[in-house]
Amino acid sequence: MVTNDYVTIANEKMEDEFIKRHHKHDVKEHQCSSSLVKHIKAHVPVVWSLVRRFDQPQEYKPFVSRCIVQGDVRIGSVREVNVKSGLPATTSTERLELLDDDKHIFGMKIVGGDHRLKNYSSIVTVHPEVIDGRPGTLVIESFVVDVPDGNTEDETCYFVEALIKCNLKSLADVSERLAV
Ligand code: A9S
Repeated sequence: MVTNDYVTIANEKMEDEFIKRHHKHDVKEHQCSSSLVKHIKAHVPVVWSLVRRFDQPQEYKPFVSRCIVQGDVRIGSVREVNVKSGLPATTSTERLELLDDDKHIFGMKIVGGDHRLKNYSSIVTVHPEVIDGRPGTLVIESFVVDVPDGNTEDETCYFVEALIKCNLKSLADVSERLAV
């Protein structure tokens, strides 16, 4: 996106800094990785309260129909996610890797399921920002995943980015509705 006003340039520099610091993925051969940002008009605590709920992704993820976690949620907990019909998958088994309530960093890895995303790992970070002079939240989500046999890196990135964009749009809608 070509922009020339200083605020936008400063914001993009800030986003790049956050990505360098918190969104490091060890990207191997035949893997693809990318990051997406979303600006939400709600306070950080509201957005973080949704992102951090490893046991309730359906609170904001539109494709999730059900999620079960055995026992208390802690680093290493595993969730069984069922997704809605119409997707090229029905289940996903996911492990909580990072949950930092001070730095607002959430990380998970997909460890199973009947889908094609092998070795998928994602990180979500949440940062305070000012949007139109009011408190807002910058959300950054990055991922790395194997490129499946028969697909290109671009196709794989496009597929995953489309899903994450839906998740982030829904996170914004739910957060902004809660923030009213
Ligand atoms: O849920 C996320 O944070 C991100 C993704 C990419 C999840 C994708 C998905 O749950 C489907 C939506 C079912 C699509 C999985 C694991 C595989 C898919 O094919």
